[in-house]
Amino acid sequence: MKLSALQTARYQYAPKLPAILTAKLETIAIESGKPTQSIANQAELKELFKNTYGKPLVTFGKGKNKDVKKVLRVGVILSGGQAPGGHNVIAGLYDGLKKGNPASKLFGFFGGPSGLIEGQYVEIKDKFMDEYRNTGGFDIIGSGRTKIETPEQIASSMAVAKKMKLDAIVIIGGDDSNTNAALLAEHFITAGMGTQVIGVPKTIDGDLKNEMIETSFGFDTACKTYSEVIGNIERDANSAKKYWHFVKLMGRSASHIGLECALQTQPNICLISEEIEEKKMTLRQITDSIADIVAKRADNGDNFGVALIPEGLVEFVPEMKALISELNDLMAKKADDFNKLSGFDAQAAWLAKNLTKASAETFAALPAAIAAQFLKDRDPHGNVQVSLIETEKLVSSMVETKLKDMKKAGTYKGKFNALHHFFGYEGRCAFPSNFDADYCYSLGFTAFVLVAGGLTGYLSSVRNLTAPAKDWVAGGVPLTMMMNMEQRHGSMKPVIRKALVELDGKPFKAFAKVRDEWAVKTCYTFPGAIQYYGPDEVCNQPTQTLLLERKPMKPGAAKPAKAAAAKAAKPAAAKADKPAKAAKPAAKAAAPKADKPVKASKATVKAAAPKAAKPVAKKAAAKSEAKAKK
Ligand code: FBP
Repeated sequence: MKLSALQTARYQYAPKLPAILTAKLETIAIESGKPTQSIANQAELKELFKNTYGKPLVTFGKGKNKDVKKVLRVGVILSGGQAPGGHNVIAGLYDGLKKGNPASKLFGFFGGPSGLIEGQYVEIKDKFMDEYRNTGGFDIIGSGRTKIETPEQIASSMAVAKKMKLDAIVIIGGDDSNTNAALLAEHFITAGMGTQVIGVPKTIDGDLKNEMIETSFGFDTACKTYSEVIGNIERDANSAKKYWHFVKLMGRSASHIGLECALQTQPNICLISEEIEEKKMTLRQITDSIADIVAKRADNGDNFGVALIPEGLVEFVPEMKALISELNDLMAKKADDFNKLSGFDAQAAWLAKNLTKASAETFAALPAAIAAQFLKDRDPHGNVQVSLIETEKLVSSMVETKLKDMKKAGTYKGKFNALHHFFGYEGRCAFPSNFDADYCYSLGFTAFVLVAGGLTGYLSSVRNLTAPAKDWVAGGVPLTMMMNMEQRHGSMKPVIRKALVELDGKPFKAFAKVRDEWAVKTCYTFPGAIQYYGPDEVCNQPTQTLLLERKPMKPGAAKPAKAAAAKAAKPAAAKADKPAKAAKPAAKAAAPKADKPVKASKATVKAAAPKAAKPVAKKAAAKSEAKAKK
């Protein structure tokens, strides 16, 4: 494989670890708090997770650990969509295992959970691991979206784990994959097997977070990658002054990515699906409000702008949600009739008769090219694939229609030329930012300590992320603590609750305060490309979302694990039916000023600059520790 200069340089990077994880392994004690509760449906979940429900939160502190030298056999799975930093989770886990005992083994299952079901794996060894340190992607072993759900899938997973004599399986995934991890942990105990299951919080979407998980990995790098390009587009828009850019941003349901990119780039418009749902805004109201901004800017002579549209928007607009749900039902019940129809016109005529009046009208009002997308690409369950709908085009074409009406009425005199973009896959495999490289390595190392400590049904947790890495707090959160019961495919299922954008949270409030000014004036900020080498302010900043949501803990605040556990369990138990609040009083976000380069002393720059490319580092972990000790 031909290596780029950056790839060669990144092999030399020694990820930063929380100070506790750089200590001698035998001195890392696992401290337990009080029993925990699920965020809702405690009785049902207790019944479903007889062995793993209600375990305590754990944190690592100075003390004695007699288990870390054990020889262990561990399997690792990358599950779901790619997220920058996955390779470093594996590297942290690998280095921890080998440091504990060089005879320990790590096996990577190919292609996601199906690798475990089918027994397809590879043993990860030094040279293989070194080729992937600090790189983006999940290509080390591949990923997949198969779920270990059916009795057959569970039975074959158990048979493979038994045959491989696995002490533990580490599942790197989002809310769904970690729900599966919780179930698997329970199944292993019920079957009398000793195989432990530990999860790691992954997803660029940023929707796997709560009181104890400050962010999922990959969100930082993905948002910075999209923000770089949005900033470039803003500058292009402001240079040519002739286009409106409509940018759809990945993130499936939640609008965390859109919100973070808006905070980083200050566009004219950023729609937040959660707000649209809360205000029950119709598609027409959304497009009217955008047309209004376009007209106001045109009055100032600015016939250009940038609008960010979250991927999941249509599912949050009430009439579209109803339409999608009816379409899914119809296709399930009358699939044969529908499949006999040839061509869009015939399908539209059939739908006009079979949908309710309200949904038929919604469907008829859609631009034909977009309406056709609702009927074309369906998932394996026959559902509309919302992520494939070109929402950015839907919104801009409806805005264009509205502007034409306004022109006729004499309320708009500008020019409107729209360009469209979709940013998603571009950011999922970027070289992890220093933040994600450090965070992921720490999550992997933490997963090793949890495995060595004999824990199961836990999610690896590294907190205090707005503080320097040495002050990060490592430990584990019981998976059942994050769960509730939800309706899935017609029945109630235990699931980890998704964290959507909170309208009373600091990030949304910070955005809502300034968006009217950003809409009409041109206040763009240009974050530029992710920097890996240079001063702290340029290379080691977390996301604006994290800076707004979390301020660094006071020294020792995370220490008494017992108090922490009690505190975390309380609000969850009290507010049984409300999402657990992620946001804590925030630090005043130090948003970098738009066009001013950060001044760094020469010494800082020199110290952080990459050394001339050397051959691949053999023991990045050893270096990491040495560096952290300094
Ligand atoms: P995960 O939830 O598995 O992390 O995936 C997130 C995501 O990147 C979404 O933002 C996006 O909608 C989806 O994956 C795309 O899925 P696919 O890679 O299967 O096209």
